[in-house]
Amino acid sequence: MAVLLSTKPAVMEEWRAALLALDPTLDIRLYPEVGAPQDIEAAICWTSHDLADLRRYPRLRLLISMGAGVDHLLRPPGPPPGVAVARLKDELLTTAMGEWVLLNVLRFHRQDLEYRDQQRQRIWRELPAPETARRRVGFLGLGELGAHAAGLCRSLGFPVLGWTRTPRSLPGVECFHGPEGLAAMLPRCDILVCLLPLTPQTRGILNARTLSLLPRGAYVINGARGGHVVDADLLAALESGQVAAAALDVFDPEPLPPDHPYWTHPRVIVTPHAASITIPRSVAPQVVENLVRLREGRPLIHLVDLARGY
Ligand code: OXD
Repeated sequence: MAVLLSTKPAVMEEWRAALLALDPTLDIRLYPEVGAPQDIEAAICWTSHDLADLRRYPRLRLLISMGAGVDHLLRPPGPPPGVAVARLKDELLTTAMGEWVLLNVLRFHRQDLEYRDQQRQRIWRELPAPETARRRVGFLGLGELGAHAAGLCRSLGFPVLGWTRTPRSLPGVECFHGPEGLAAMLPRCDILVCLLPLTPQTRGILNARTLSLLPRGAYVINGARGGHVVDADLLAALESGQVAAAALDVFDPEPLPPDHPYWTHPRVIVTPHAASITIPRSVAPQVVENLVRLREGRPLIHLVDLARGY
């Protein structure tokens, strides 16, 4: 069984080595050197892979994302019919995202942007003392990543709220769901964190209407996908002071174009899709597990519900 591997050239070899370390019999073909298309039965792909190319492999049965997200594999034209899609669930990915969220929640909560600004101007001035128990942190998405980050905020004493598409309950988190739930939660979020999967339903969820429902001067943190944000609406909300600042790790498109206003905006923190980077050595066991299951005709793990989109 041959496996196609397609990702950034810089990490291709690291991926191959991590997989071969667990199963030296794997026949891994580094895209675009795929050999005979009919050999390929599984493909491990990151965002740049052209989905039309996947139609060249008549025996392809499994497509594995190289991250927690799978939107890059479901965008039109989607995976070839009959091909299963699996995502990664990895403790290191979850931990890293939790750290990035916490970094930015604390940055905003502790007025770090303001103090950096004061330092640049040599201004010695105390700002009003921040109170953890009064800073409400709302999460859009309580999946693997959202639930973990929400728990971290909770453990520090922030009141935590969470919104999901369908009802969900999580200890210590005030949960909301559906469109009415979203409208009810947003006015109560001093800091809003987006960790949703990107689907047709969640695309553009951070827009003029939803941002206007936040309390004035709220903060926005997006570690999910750039497609969740309507950039012009967020920039307008920053301009008007409706949103006090934003931390953004993801953009549409990526890389963020050099002339994009986010780069130089004094109230926007930009990181280059680096909040939670997949470490091949850490995820290789579950990838190999799925390849072995595929070979043996056993049920696959971490499968994505294609109709739901995550
Ligand atoms: C992921 C990501 O999907 O890094 O894991 O964005």
